[in-house]
Amino acid sequence: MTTNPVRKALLERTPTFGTWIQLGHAGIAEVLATAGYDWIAADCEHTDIDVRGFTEVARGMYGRGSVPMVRVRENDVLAIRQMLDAGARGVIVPLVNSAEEAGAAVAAAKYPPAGVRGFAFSRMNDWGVRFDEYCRQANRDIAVVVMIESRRAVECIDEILAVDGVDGVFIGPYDLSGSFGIPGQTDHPTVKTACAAVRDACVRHGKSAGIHLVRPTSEGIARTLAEGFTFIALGVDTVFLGQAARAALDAARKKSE
Ligand code: 3PY
Ligand code: MG
Repeated sequence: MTTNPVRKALLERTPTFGTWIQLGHAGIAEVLATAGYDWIAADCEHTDIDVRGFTEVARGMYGRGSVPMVRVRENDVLAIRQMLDAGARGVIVPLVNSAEEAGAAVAAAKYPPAGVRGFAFSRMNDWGVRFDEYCRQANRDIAVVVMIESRRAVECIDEILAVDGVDGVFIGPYDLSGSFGIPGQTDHPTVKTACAAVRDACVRHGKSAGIHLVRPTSEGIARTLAEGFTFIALGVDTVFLGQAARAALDAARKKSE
């Protein structure tokens, strides 16, 4: 069985709460991991976080309990392989629009014969010291989550979820709204209907549905859980920092008026 608690939760459809890193600094990972998130994903799709940056982030999480995950730059064999070698125990693959693309993401994350991941000494096997043990366990441990972010992906959600090795899906509400021509309107009924269709398909396939609550509120979290989403990203480091910084300054300005 898997030793990755996030993969286990994905397969059992039990809730986990993660968060999102856009600033590729080990200190950010230390702060967020210390806060107790189940998993933390570094976003390499929309930021300057590269392999070295992700390595730092993973080091910041080390020993603090959060499972290091990565939203890879793109659905690409090398982009996935390098992040797994650097310390990711799960990949979140953006813009997956078909079963074929989902299969490619799974193959990139798994060692042969299940996939095409290359073998090497790396940080993940303690530079070869735990090579055999890591190679034996990795295919069971690496979580693969594909992102549903387009109308096209919603239309073929059943085929995507039928792909062996897809442990769950993660809705990108912003891209999804954009694909319907209503960018940013993540609460629009069209987007909500699409999200519900994805969630229902996950229930049918016994896989986890995930979503990013970029600005989480307690009502939003309660609603998301009640809707049946279990793989939930709360916030973003930059949003947390900005909100807290503005709130303190606003309070100070008001007091000094
Ligand atoms: C989106 O909303 O498109 C995202 O990728 C959020 O993570
Ligand atoms: Mg997106």
